Amino acid sequence: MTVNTLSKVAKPTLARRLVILALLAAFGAMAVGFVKEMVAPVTTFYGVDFPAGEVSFADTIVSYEPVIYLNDDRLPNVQEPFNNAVSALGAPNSTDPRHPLASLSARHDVSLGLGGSLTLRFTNNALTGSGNSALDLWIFEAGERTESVFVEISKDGKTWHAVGRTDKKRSGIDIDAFGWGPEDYFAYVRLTDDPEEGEHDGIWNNGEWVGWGGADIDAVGAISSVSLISSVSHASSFSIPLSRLMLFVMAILVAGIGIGYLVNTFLFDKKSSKQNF
Ligand SMILES: [Ca+2]
Ligand SMILES: [Ca+2]
Ligand SMILES: [Ca+2]
Repeated sequence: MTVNTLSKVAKPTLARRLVILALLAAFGAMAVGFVKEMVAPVTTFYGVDFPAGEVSFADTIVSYEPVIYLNDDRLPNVQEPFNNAVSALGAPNSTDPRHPLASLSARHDVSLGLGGSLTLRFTNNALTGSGNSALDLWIFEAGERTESVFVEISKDGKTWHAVGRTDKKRSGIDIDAFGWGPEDYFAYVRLTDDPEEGEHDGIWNNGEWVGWGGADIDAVGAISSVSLISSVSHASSFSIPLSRLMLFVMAILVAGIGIGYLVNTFLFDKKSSKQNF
């Protein structure tokens, strides 16, 4: 092989290296794009904005004490699927005012019956005050109209503080109005159906008995929320599981480096070694 031929070979090799670099850069850009998408959490649920995203909602059930009675036909005012307290956990996913009579399989809310109560706990976040009159807590009541509940909050699950009552005009609570603020952190919310207000019987709908008496709770969310996942509070974009995010970034990096290495080995090294010997 002459010197002339060698110099001809060197040029396309450099070009290939540039192509490989470009490929790696493209992978990097894709990774950044994916990561940005993952970091930006969904923050608006049924028209209500929760700056911290999905972490804002109640995580576990402490107690569910519905008050159930039978009507003259011995049909209960609360029954399947409205007697499952798990339906009140996480982000709202039941009916909204636009679709009040969705099929039972589309309903994911729990009924309290006549004056019954539901106590929920935040475990990966805490409810706090906003420091102003902005609403801090939102009760998602499902069904054809909002039925009232009395709302109490607690830091330790033992000492309770009343923070008002929701109604058809107001599903949000401003806890600052009751003397609390950004330095207070609450892990518990207790909701008690107002026995004086709302529909406490079940109904017949499409030939089916629907036991959804009393307030029907779809979700309970802290608008003013402190994340306990990381040390960053209020509207933290890091409230998504960090380990999952890091694994994803690592996977993209490893894939990019691996592809770059393979391309380099099989396209560049093979040819250059052939031509060098
Ligand atoms: Ca939560
Ligand atoms: Ca407030
Ligand atoms: Ca629900």
